[in-house]
Amino acid sequence: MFTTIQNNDPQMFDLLKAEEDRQRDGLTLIPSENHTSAAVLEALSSVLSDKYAEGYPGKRYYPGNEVADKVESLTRDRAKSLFGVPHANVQPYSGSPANLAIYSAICEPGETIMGLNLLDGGHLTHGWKFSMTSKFWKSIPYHMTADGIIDLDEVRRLAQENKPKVIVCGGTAIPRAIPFAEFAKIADEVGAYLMADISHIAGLIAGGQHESPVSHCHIVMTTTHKTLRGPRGAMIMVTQKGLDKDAELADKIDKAIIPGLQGGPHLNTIAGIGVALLEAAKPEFKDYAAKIVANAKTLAQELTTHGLKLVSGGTDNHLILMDLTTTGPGRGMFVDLALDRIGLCANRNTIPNDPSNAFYPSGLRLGSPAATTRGMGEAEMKMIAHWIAQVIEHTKDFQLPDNKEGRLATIKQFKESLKTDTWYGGLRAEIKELCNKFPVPGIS
Ligand code: DSN
Repeated sequence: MFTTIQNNDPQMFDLLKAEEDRQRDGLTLIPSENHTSAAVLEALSSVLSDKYAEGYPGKRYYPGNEVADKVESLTRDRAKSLFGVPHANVQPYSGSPANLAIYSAICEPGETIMGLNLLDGGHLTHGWKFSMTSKFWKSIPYHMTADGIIDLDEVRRLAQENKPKVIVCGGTAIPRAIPFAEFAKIADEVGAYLMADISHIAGLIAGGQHESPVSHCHIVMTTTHKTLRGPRGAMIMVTQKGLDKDAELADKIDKAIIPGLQGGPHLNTIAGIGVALLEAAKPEFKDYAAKIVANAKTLAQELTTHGLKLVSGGTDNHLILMDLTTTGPGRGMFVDLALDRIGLCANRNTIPNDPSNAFYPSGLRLGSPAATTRGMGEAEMKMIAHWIAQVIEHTKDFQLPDNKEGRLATIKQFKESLKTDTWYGGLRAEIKELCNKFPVPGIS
């Protein structure tokens, strides 16, 4: 691979190879990442990347789109069939513009949106105070309980008080099943649109491991690169319930994407999404989704056995949120950097009621989708839990000072220790050896 780049741009070639090495010799435990198939990567690097196709199939603003029309229609049809919806838009560049398009399709500026607070596991575009979504619209965030469960009593109270135009359910750090039916009851009581952001769990829904939101929600948005295992992109789907509420909803969504927010669609990505959707419709994908959940549960159980604390006590899906406060507040960064040093890539994250802050959060977010794609199972999950427990124990003397000077000095000292402490080398070698037994699909 990369032979032409190797000749034409050796500097870029070296970087691409270095990233392949990083992915092959280490393990992605970030729950929102995955490894696409070689077929998806081929679609991404196809000549469709060169074509402009503003508009929609059959109604483009550029000529030469006979093939593009077929590619986009095929991908749309696959999305509709896989998720059982009457309408799908496969053009959003990613989840953030997709969510913006949805709000602009159904809300006037200044109207109210309700989503899960970012620090409790929501997304920036669910109305976080520094996101444009809370500048253009009035944002009323809801929260998790201290046990890490969505506080539906609060959702109902806030919905009744604020009469939002749309309620968003879904997020980025929710280890438990999303109660779509309960959300639908609340949204229906106040006449709000219910929008499910299933970016994290789309592959689990397609694979039958999580309830589908389709009968409960009016609009469903998903990115395509997480558990769904496609390229980076997004889709907006309108359900029959959505069309029953507003017969023009699909048209409004399409117009919000173009001309509202985007220009030419990325046809190579759309082709890649189509390839991934075909893969996700196969029986093997059901097995894959089941293994993602089984692996996450094993990993969660083993971490607990090692005496570690998990938000909500475990997981129903692909994601685990560790509460590191048992070794001190604000320790997420130390653990994430130390794990990266040994080749395990998991990310620091806030936990509900975090005693620290978003820059120095007290949690660690872990996920099983990428490891499961590589074929890892129960035995490997147990090894991973053991390594994580060792790293948490080894780094526990590094505590986050309250003052800025102290913090910077401690972080500097910690980063230095990652280079000089020979203890990490042994674990790094063990992890590389394990990873090399489980190839990454797109890396030959
Ligand atoms: N940033 C993504 C995640 O990691 O969950 C969500 O967009």
